[in-house]
Amino acid sequence: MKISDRDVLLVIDVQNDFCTRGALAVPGGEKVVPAINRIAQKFTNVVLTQDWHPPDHVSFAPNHPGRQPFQTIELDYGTQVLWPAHCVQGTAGAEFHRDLELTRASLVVRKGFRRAIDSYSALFENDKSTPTGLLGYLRERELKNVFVAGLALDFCVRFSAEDARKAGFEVAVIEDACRGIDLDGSIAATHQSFRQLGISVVSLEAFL
Ligand code: VGL
Ligand code: ZN
Repeated sequence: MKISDRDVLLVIDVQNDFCTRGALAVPGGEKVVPAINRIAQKFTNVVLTQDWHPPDHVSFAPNHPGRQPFQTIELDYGTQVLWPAHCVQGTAGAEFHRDLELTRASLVVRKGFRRAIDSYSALFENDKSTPTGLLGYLRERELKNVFVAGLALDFCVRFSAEDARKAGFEVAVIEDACRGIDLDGSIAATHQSFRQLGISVVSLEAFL
């Protein structure tokens, strides 16, 4: 695959808390790091996202007495999974994995910083309407094709890919540069949604 100046690599949430021994560890999360470093070299445009929550964030189970992680609650904007506290602003868990090559990134988008709204997607928060600003960036930079990698496949990668596709971009998810959580069949649901929306799933090999 030949990469053009209209292509952007969107690297989702490759942070310590999503890696082994992290607060919300995604199985094999750190395995995406060498894969992402290899493909990032091929892109002229790289954008990173960083999950970035205040300690009193609504998505944290410990902030809801009597609730356990991975249960769901109903909020104004719909169903919200309760997570272990993770990616708290300014903590080591919120930092990017130390081996992630950051030098090529032209933008870091922080998301989930509002106490009362979670944000899986890099484009819109979970209310589906509050923008992160990334959509404006992609449009102003005249980027057309969004390649997505990172963590977690079935949450932040999924919602980012879906929102980019719905906004009119060509979207490809680089499957072996992602790892998933798999909560109640969420990985299967992710693949089904990608097929329905016309989001391609590609492998690392296609870039090397
Ligand atoms: C994520 C759950 C909560 C993710 C972030 O990066 O996929 N998942 N916060
Ligand atoms: Zn989060």
